Amino acid sequence: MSNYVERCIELCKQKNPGEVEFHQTVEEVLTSLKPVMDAHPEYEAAGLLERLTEPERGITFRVPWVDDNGKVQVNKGYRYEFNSAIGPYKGGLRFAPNVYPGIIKFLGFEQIFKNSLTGLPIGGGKGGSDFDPNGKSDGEVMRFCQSFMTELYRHIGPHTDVPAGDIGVGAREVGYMYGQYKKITNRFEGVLTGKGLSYGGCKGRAEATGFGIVWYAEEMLKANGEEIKGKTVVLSGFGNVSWGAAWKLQQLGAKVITISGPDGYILDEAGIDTDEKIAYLLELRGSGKNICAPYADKFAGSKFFAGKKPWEVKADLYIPCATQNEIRIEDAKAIVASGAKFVCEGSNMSSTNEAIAYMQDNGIIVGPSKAANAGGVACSCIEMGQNAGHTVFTNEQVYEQLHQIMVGIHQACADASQKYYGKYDLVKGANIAGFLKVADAMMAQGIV
Ligand code: 2IT
Repeated sequence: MSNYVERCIELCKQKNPGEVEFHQTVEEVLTSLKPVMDAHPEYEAAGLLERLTEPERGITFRVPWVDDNGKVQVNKGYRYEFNSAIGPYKGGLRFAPNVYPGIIKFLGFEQIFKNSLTGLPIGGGKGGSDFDPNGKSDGEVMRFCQSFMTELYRHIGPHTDVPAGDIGVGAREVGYMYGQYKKITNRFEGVLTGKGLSYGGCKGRAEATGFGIVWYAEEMLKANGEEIKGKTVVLSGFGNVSWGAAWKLQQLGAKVITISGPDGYILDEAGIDTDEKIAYLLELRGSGKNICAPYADKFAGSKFFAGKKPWEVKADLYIPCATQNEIRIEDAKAIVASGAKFVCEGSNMSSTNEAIAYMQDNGIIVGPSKAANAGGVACSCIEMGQNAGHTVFTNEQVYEQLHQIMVGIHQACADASQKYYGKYDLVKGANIAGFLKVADAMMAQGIV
């Protein structure tokens, strides 16, 4: 057996020193591709993995802005345009203080396979800044977004690169960036997704990621003879993704008992399953404080556990929706000990590689984020289609397409793992199914 995969992992580590999150995803994805490389020696001859792990283009730029005290602030801006073999670069922008190239590259690399899995014509990219919108005024956020777009606009376009939101970038930020793009270019076009409904946004986009995760989880459960209805669910996070997931879980008759933030987690044994409680998640996020503790003051009977993660709570299904590596080995052990059978990742790269291996070795079915959370970007692509066609779909039309896409992704993951590993392993299957389409396109397009 060739050691092509090992050599490429090593090369990527050497070329991107210190970028541990990027190393983590490359190691995880490439390792699972070994049987594919054995079956297709032509990929090695074409330097496919060396090319795949090197972004086609990376842009870093200065983002200067003036705060409310008149002081000049300077942040770093990034856009890594990773792979355009199957479509224009597509992926979100993350504004968070821990953003550095290792984070954006991990997200961009994951996005290649995720976008491929949707079956839609979108390549992979990701961007962002070390700017923290929490605690900033609307005016500060607007000035930052305008400055960010004043550089980014020259690199993007509806057929080139189409950014969207991610952590720290929601409707408000997308709106300010879109306004600045339009002012500079004088073009009203689908250059960003996640826009407001009054100016080209797509119905259902806000909840698409969360809905998609639950539809994916539903398929995982069905494939293993179970159903969502009646299940107890531990969710983490309290942002857009958790909100959408909680809403769909409520509709399907599951009981969500936790949410979490950087400050700790909330346990609400009565269930976070009333319209009021679910809507309150949006209010909490909108407060700009990035804490979930106020939930316990608002809803009697719920408890706040400071500084802790919710994985210590027993449940049937765990859905991490906060951020990367939120499930570490000690968390994986707690989840296994709870007797649960299912973990469906909502946040990008929710689990460390060690945690995934431990959970799988102990019989847990893991739905990997690049498959399970693909509903967000799939809906973004539906938004691009509406913008290009100067049309608008109804909520029902969007939900119907999204649901079918999530069912299709689960099937593609199951089929690919069956073909190359002879078993039901959605983690490996997602990597393989996502990879094969991109590989085919790259082979067809020559050494570029
Ligand atoms: O991680 C993701 O897929 C996103 N943040 C959404 C990307 C998009 O272009 O809608």
